[in-house]
Amino acid sequence: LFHAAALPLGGGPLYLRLQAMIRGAVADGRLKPADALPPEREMALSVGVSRVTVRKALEGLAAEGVVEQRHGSGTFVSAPSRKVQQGLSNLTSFTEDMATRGRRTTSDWIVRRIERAAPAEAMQLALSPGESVARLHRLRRADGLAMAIERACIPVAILPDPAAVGASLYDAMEAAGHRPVRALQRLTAQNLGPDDAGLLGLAEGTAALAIVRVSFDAAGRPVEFTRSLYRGDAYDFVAELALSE
Ligand code: 16G
Repeated sequence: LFHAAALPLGGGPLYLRLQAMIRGAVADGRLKPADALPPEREMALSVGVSRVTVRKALEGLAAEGVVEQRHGSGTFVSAPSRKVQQGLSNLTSFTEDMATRGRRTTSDWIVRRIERAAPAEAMQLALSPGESVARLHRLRRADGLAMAIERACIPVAILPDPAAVGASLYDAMEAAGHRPVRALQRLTAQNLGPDDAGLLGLAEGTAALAIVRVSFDAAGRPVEFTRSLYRGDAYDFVAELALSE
């Protein structure tokens, strides 16, 4: 694997070509997670580049997370990331998001009852003072691992019986004829308080992504106001950007 002929052809700085070679070997399985890379000096000799080049290449790969450098013991191929890559422009449910990744959703119910809407909730859902909402708080898991706490609030006119919600809230809303078709979502950073951290199995103060979603049905009616806390270490939100006109 580590010899001069393995370096991809073409121009560009040597350290970038060395990085491409190592990335390629990780991608096609010639290098596997936890495999040790040869010591710097050995790699420099066998590939025919300087040690400075090797060091620069490895530092870059470590910053990308492809390899890990452990002090005194060398450089190792990293375990593949377990982060969920999530687009920011598709209106999908947690259950759908996990299913497309081959992961199974389970949820622990924290709260499931009908209550008067709080003023902020009434405002988001365009309810009159005193109207009620179904309050659904769940710990969402993927393959058993706690990923997020979701606190949803749905007008009772849309969801009269919270006990009827099974595995998926969006399925229940669809069955009631109010599948969200449009949503506004806001994402901010938040440090977890003791209770939320405990639910997610993380230390108090750990960074999480606080996501607020207000969604609307086909008639343009607000049907969901959900405040969620997603594990910061399990999500990688990705959006495609285009130059605006
Ligand atoms: C997503 C939504 C959440 C929605 C849930 C329904 C975010 C931040 N939140 O997790 O607002 O209530 O899906 O999922 O994406 P379900 O149909 O699996 O219950």
